[in-house]
Amino acid sequence: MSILIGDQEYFKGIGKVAYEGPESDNPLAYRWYDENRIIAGKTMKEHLRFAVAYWHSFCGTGVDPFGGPTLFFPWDKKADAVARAKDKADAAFEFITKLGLPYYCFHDVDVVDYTNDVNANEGRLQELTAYLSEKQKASGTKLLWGTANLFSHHRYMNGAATNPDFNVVAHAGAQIKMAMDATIALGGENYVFWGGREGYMSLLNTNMKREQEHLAQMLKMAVSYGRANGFKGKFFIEPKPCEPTKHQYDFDAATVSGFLRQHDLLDDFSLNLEVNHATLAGHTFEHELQVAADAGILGSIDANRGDYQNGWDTDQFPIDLTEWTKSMLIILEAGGLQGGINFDAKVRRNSTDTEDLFHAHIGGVDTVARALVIADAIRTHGEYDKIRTDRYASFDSGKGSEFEKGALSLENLFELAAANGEPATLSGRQEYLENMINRFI
Ligand code: XLS
Ligand code: NI
Ligand code: NI
Repeated sequence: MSILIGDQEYFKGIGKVAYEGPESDNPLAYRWYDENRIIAGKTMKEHLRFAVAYWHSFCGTGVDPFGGPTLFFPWDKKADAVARAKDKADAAFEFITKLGLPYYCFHDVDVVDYTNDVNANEGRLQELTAYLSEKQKASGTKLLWGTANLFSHHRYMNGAATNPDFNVVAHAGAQIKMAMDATIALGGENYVFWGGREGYMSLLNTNMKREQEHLAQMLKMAVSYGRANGFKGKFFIEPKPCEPTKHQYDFDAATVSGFLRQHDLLDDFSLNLEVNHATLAGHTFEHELQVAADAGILGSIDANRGDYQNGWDTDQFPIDLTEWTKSMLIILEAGGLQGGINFDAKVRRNSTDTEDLFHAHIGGVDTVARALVIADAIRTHGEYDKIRTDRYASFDSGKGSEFEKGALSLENLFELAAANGEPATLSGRQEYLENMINRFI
C-alpha cells in the first residue's frame, strides 16, 4: 500500500474522482469541477481552493441532542489515542486524495484527542503534526487553515478568551499556541478563530466591555506569536450570531469588521464567512460577502447551508445554484478570496454508506464550480455590470460628482431640489436581474 492509503484502505471500491463533464452518468465524477479550466484568468482550483473539513468528515459520528452515534468509523477503533489519530489521518488523506481536492482544515482536537494535561497534549499534537506533514508531502495536499477548539471542553462553558476566570483564559492561550505551532509547521495558509463560547448567556453576570477587551488582547497575542514564529498568512474570524452561546460577540461581518477596526487588527485579520451563520444572523450569505468585500476583509468561506425550516446550524453541503451564483458574482467582483472554500458540512446522521461522504463532497464541489462558471458568464456578457453602473450614473459627473467629493452643502442640495423639481421615477429592475441569473443558469 502507498503512504496515501495507509495499512488499510478505508474507502474500498471507490477510485479517484475525475472530471467527466456535464453529460456523464457516473455519480462518482465531477460534472463541473475541472480543476485546470481557466475562468477569468485563473484555474478553477486556484479560484476555489476547496478544503475538506477534518471534524465533520472524519470525527463527526452523527450524534445529535437526542441520540448517540450512527456512524461507526473503522479508523476510530484503537484504544491508544495516538494510534487512533494516525488511522484517522490515513483515512482522511485517502479520502482527500481520492476526491482530488487541494486542501484540508482542522481543529487541534480533531487531529488527536486531548487530555487535561497541557504538556501531554503538546506531545500528542507534535507527533501527529509530524505524521500529517509526511502525508501532505506524499499527496501534495495543503492545509488551508488550522484552529483550536475552544468550545467543547467543559472548562470553556463560560467562554474561552472571554472567560471571567483568568485560569481558563490561560488554557485557551495554551491551546491557541499549540494549534498555531501545528499550523505553522504544516505550512497552513491561514489561522481561524471561531468563538462559539465567546459571548454571554445572561448580561446579569457579564461585563461585556471587559470580556471583549480580553478577546482583543488574546487576538493580539496570537498575532505577535504567529509573526515571531514565521506565520505569514492571514488570521480569520468566523462570525456567528449565536449557537451554542445565546449571544456571540462575533455576531456578523459588520460587527466583526467594527471590532477589528476598534482594536487596530485590520492588518492581520480578515473574515471566514459561513453560509448558515449568515442566515442565522438574519442576512443572506451574499450580504455577508459584500460587507466583507467592501471592508477589504473577504477572507475565506465555510460553504455549508442551513435549512429553510430550521433555525440552527445544520451544516449541510451546498446545493443551491442561485445562492452560489449570486455569491460568486460578489467574489469575482472583489477579485477573489484571500483563503479558500472549506466545506464545514456534514452528511445527515442517517447517511451511513461510505459512499455518502463522496456524494456530499462531489455535489458541493460541483455546485460551487458551476456557479463560478455561470457568474463568470454573466460578468462577461456585461449587461449585469452595466445596469448596476448606470444606476449610479448621476454621481459620475456634475453636481452628483461634487456631492461625492464633499463639495456640496445642505443649502446647495436645497437649491438643486427646488430648481430641478420632483425626480423621475426610476425602476430598480430587480425582476429583470433575477431573470438574468436564471437565464445564465
Ligand atoms: C461552528 C463553526 C465551526 C468553525 C470552526 O458553527 O462553523 O465549525 O468553522 O471552529
Ligand atoms: Ni464554520
Ligand atoms: Ni457553523
